[in-house]
Amino acid sequence: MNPAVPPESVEPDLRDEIVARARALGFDSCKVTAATPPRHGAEFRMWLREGAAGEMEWMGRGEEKRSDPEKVLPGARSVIVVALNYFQGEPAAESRGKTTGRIARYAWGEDYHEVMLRKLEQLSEFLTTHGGTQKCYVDTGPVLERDYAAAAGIGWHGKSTMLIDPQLGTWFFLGEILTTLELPADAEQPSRCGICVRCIAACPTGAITAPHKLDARRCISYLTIELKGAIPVELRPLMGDRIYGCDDCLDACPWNRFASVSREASFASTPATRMPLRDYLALDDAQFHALFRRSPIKRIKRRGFLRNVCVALGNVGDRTDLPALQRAADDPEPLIAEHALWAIERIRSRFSSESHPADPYFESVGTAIASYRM
Ligand code: B12
Ligand code: SF4
Ligand code: SF4
Repeated sequence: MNPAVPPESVEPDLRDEIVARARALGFDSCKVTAATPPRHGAEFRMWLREGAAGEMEWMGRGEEKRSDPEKVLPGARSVIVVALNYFQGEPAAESRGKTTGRIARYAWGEDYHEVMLRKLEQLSEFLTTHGGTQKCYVDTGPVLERDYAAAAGIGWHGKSTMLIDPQLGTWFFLGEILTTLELPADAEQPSRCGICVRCIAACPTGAITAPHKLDARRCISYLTIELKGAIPVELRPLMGDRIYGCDDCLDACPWNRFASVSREASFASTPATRMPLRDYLALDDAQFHALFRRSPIKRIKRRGFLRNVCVALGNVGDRTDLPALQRAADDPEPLIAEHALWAIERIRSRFSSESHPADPYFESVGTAIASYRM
């Protein structure tokens, strides 16, 4: 029972109807908690003070609202939290060649923000007919989503900071409806991480600095999606072939052994996410937008995406990638040009011992790097 709500004011039948409608809309889980300040507001503020949000200054701008749902929706009484599975199974071996980069599973298909908000708005309309006023959020709102999801009993806070559901594992999105309606709260789940620390050990950059603590500045998801400028040179080699997001601390989680494929067809992977790395470098602005029109990848724009592709090619590419990288080194966008030159130099140093000293690829690349640095 929600302690903030007097027993006579809750609507148990309405709650059951909401859950049934959420399931009919395709959500895998739907639970309720009180619209009280989030339990880990103090940890969140500390995280901001430590600078762990990096350049995500929008996280700081939302500090007050994220600490109090009353500031987001005056009169808010309950938070309805939904989870939507996006797991697509393992990628087919033949779909990932040596030269294909890795894209985090959440971005294989359509943009989840749009898919989920459409469903949440329908649920919200139903609540309006019961006298509620609502606000719907998926990811981008000023809400500490994992805190409300944990309080509602959707799952528990994993040491990776991921919320874990015992059936879905880590592979689900969260969404919330803040409502002025008073609804009975669900029970929390106990943590089931135990002594496991696999996620912390699996992180390639050491971004999980302690259980439940993530330094975004080192996280490959942040570096490839949120960071707008140059990727710190010392972190580039650690990124491997990841070109959008990272799933290593999720893949490592033993609770994913129960994960089943999502019922949501729009999350199925598209061919655009399985192209050979060097082919992405040939995309102009219009082609990039056409290719990723419905994908979350569109938000980092061509300059961010090609920056990431250059880093991945620097890490896993070979001599045959050099002509494409050389063209990218002449790109009018300086961010792409700089990362392309870094990649060329890295491939060059990796293969120089094997190649002929008069190799025309390396001679022309050497000239390009020298002129860029002048
Ligand atoms: C900013 C952000 C990021 C940043 C920072 C991530 C981070 N851990 O803070 C970056 C860009 C790195 C990122 C990466 C990813 N993200 Co993100 N991100 C967000 C966003 C917008 C805010 C998160 C936030 O408030 N961070 C602030 C810190 C302090 O909070 P936190 O790390 O989440 O910690 C919480 C708990 O750990 C807990 N806590 C804090 N201290 C302690 C101590 C103890 C003892 C305990 C028990 C708990 C606890 O309180 C915090 C608040 O709830 C949310 C959406 C939202 N509006 O909430 C999505 C969200 C968290 N991201 C999501 C996803 C899918 C990802 C990625 C998997 C994407 C990918 N594959 O690349 C990765 C996962 C990386 C990871 N291990 O977290 C999902 C997670 C769903 C889930 N099942 O948990 C969310 C909820 C978006 C959504 N609507 O589905 N993300
Ligand atoms: S998403 Fe990748 S880089 Fe970020 S914390 Fe998890 S394993 Fe580390
Ligand atoms: S890998 Fe282990 S410690 Fe990390 S979230 Fe999963 S169960 Fe918890």
